[in-house]
Amino acid sequence: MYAALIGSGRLDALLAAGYKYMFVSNSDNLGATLDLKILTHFATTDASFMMECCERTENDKKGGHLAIRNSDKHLILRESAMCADEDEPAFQDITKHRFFNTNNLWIRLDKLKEIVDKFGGFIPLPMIKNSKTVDPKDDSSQKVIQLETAMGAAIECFDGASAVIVPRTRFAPVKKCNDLLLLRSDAYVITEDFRPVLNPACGGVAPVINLDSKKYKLVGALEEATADGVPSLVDCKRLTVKGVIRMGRSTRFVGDVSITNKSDESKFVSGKIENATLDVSDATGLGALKPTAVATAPIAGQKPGTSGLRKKTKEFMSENYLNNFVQAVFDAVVAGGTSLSEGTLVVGGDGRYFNKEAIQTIIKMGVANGVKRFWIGENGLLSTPAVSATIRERGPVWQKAFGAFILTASHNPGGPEEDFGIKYNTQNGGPAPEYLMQATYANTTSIKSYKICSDFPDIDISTPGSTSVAADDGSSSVVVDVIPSTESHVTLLKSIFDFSAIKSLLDRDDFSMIYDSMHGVNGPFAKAVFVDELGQPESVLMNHIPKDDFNGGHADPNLTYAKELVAIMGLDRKGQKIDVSGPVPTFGAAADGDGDRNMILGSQFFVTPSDSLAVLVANANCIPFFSTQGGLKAVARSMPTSGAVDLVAKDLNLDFFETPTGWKFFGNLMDSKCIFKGKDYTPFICGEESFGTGSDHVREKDGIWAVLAWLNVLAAHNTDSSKPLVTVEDIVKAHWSKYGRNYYCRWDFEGMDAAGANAMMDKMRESTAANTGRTVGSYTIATADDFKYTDPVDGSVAKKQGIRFLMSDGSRVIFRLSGTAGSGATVRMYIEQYESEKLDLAVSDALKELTRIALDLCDIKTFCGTETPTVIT
Ligand code: VG1
Ligand code: CO
Repeated sequence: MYAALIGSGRLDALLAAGYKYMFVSNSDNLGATLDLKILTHFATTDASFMMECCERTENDKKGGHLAIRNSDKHLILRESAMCADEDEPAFQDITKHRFFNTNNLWIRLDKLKEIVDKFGGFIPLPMIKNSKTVDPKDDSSQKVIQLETAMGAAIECFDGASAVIVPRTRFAPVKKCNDLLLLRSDAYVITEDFRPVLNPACGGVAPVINLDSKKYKLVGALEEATADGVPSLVDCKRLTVKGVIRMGRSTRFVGDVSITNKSDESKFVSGKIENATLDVSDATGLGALKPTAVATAPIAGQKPGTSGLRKKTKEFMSENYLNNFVQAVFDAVVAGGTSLSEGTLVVGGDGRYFNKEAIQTIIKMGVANGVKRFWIGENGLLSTPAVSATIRERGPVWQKAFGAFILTASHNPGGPEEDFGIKYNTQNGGPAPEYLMQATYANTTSIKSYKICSDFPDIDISTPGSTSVAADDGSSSVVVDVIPSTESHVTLLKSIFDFSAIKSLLDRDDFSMIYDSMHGVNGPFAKAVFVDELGQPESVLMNHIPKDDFNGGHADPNLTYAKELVAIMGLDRKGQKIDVSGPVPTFGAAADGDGDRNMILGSQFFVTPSDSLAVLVANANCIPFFSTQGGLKAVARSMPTSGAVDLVAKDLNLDFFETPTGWKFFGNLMDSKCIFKGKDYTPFICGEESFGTGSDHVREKDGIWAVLAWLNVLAAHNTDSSKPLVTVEDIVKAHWSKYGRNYYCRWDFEGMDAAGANAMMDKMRESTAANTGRTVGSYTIATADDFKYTDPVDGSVAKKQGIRFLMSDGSRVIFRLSGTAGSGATVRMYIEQYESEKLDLAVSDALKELTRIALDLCDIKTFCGTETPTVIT
């Protein structure tokens, strides 16, 4: 503290500002408030330094104490680490050394400055030597010596230092689990001015708590012991625990109690226990709820990407792979302040291979980590937006979900030879923020064991219902609810859109639609909405039965992979019209594996996701959710998404944001008011070029929402059924003629060598300055940079989010590496050119020159050996 005060210049600054007295205390001392009576005493006695001391009791015999040095009669502080072994009994004699230091210190800043100046810039403090281990949680780790100085020891440097005896209420430190248990119990009460003080019923003497120091060294152990509640200690004199026990709200210790548990399973101690010595070694244990810690070791490469952790299924199925990651998430979530035993954990996935087994593992690990209630999607199925809706909408307040595991690799293929994935969403329904994923990753690199209840029964997740599993000792129980997958989400969608207007549109003779769920999780949702709610025949559904390998397909809703639908809609993989023999549906849509993406097609017409976003923003008032809330307030797009929406935002005077790729960045903007207490940006629409669109109704992109949004917009443009149908193409073309057209495409180079792809990115990153101002073909590079985003809501900074070449005419070329590839590297190249007049060009023609320039700027041919993309969208 002194070094910081001096070194930072703060001491001089305080003196210059006229400060004379300083009060400091340990941050863990909850009794250390700024007491004006003590300050008055300090000021009137004119002491240079004053230490608050308490009378030592047996509880503090090991701590340091105050003494007088014979040589100069200065007060000095003696810490136990300074005491020779042979002097220990005398040192701990509380009748001889009656006072100990609370470390509540009052310091005259001018006197401190005098000492600092006298010693040439520092204050000479005695050194304390402590034996520790490098990892304090691990006794077997490298032994080290920790050198420290105590701030109270400065008392010996001050002429005219004094001490004052204060009541125990001034000293409520939380150093050991013993203290914390006491503080959390009814032996302490909170005063009206929010100070924790010893309960008067204790008669001025705190109960002496003696938990097994080996078992209760870390707070986590105490949390586990009191997961079912904190016991009553107000009538306790002394509690001694050997071994591990668990206590609950009903547990009451009275008088002198001593408990021993020699078994290695923690035993539950309940009810009133008065002046007793108990041996609970043979008591009934938790049974099915008994957790075991399974030893494991870090597995490399568990770093979450744009949207969770995605790897080959085989890798996920290898020993401990899933377990390590799940434990790392639980630990990060708990460290972030979430209690796993309050509320509910949602688990569901896109139905891919290994989904069901992973769910059973997560339940067993969840129970071992303290989760008391689970909501599991029927058959393990929950789309990504449905998880978000379930977290936000489902259940009474006391059951509200605190988070969710979503088992998905989204649009990546599934099956034993393909990809699996897992991501964690938090209480707001959105993807875990960056810091939580970083903490998770850090945990995966140091994990030593994971917790699991191996005896917890497998849950039948094939039908909705509730299973309750109780501990044998009656201490607690766990409820697993299998919930109807579509319930929360479909209810929410019905509150957003005008379903009856949509139904009238769908029922028109000149309207027909088809919705391709690509054998992903969207099928049951599409059925619930279009067949059950909107009364359409099942023939509007395509590939709506979820399959664990998506029927061998690539459940990515774009012109390349949704080729069956694209052909039905009369288009080729470039989005150009093809010759068709029969009638073409008026509206077509597709979803990805986890139901958060959408592709929108009109009859022989492809709507780029960037245009779709712009059109929905321009027409938001057709949708009750927005119109009834007074209209849209703000919009956002990811950086590589085209600027089409920017023009609408400007026109409609909406707040506008450009974020890095991935949905997690939108969440903060949507929560700016309700969580961060800032400006309100809702109602809010956002989207990405990668076929993701959504609003603040959930905190994920939402495929079926986008489809309904388009239908609602179409319905609003077709209120008179006697008039010819206004089509998707009509709406988009009218939009272009008003705003101009942002020609856009993305080239993906999948399966590239990671080293080559990284070298290519590095090269462009190094050359940003050199490239700025350069002329390339008929373009001038106005700015070349690496996109960096400062979150306007929480101030966090995301760097290296993509290399941008911003041309002077507003055209853009962007490069980034995918953060969702299960293996290898995927290079994404995004090309955009704005035209205000020429609205009917073929995309490839409009972007021809810029595409060539882009390939030259990155020189992918040299770095990755090819110029031919695997997918163009
Ligand atoms: C891709 C898309 C990105 C999207 C992400 C998750 O990420 O480009 O826009 O948010 O997938 O979508 P990347 O890092 O591979 O470019 V999903 O539907 O796969 O969860
Ligand atoms: Co997805």
